[in-house]
Amino acid sequence: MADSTRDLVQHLAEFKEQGFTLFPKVYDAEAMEQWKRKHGELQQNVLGDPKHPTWWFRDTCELAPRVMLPAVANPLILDFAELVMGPFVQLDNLTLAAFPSVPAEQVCRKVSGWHRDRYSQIPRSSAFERPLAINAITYLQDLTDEFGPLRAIPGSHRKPITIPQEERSLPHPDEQILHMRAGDVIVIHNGLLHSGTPNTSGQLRYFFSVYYNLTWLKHTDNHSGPNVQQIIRQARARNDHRTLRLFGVDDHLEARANSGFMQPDEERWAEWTVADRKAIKAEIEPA
Ligand SMILES: O=C(O)CCC(=O)C(=O)O
Repeated sequence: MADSTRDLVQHLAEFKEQGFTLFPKVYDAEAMEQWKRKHGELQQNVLGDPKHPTWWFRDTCELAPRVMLPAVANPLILDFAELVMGPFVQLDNLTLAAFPSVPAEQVCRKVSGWHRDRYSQIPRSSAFERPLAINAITYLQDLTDEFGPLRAIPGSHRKPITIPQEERSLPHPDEQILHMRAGDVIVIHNGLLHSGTPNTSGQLRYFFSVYYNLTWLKHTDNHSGPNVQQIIRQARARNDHRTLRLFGVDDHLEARANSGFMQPDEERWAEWTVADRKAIKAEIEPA
């Protein structure tokens, strides 16, 4: 569960201001080892030329539901996501990737590539706007200089900053370099300019990204497979709307996305969140 409501409110203020907020030590070594092992297994299952392995996996909740669902449905991150986006949070994609190391002498660019994330746009004003999507990123190792820290331009989700092609792999004067620790989760607004840094550690650099968007958008991952459909059936049996929404089933969409908007959004969202919690059927105690 959330560390405390007050903490989440502080995270929200920070997120609105700088476009990201960091939740330290969300995942332990065991969870991260499982994900690394899973990456290796997925890689071995891919057909094709072993000299050109696949490093980037999507649809991972379908491919490995037991180890992935706890991260997708992490209550702390979802509580926060609902404060940011309202109770309209869907899994767009869960990406588990590994970036191979490159020899330091071959690295000609310090920055992997500045970008905003999927479903973004160049900010139109300096006001904070609810994002269409947020990215909850965890690295499965400490991001030392050798592993390649994350870079972000604080406030760029509220500024129409653009970067010319020839400068997209260069450090930016306003960048903040984030040496995240293994297991931390950073939640970023999809309008935030950010970039990775090339990995010269001699080891794999693991990247784990739970990308959420609003339930009325399309989703990148396929939620029609048997494992995700089973998660949906179980959530339906519990009347658990938050979990249903994660996989594209939003029974309240018509009422809530067409509510008339005559009351502050945050107030309305909080009421709906309480209603969703109350609607969950109590677990049946084993006899
Ligand atoms: O490599 C990283 O640290 C960031 C990757 C990233 O920003 C992305 O895939 O959107």
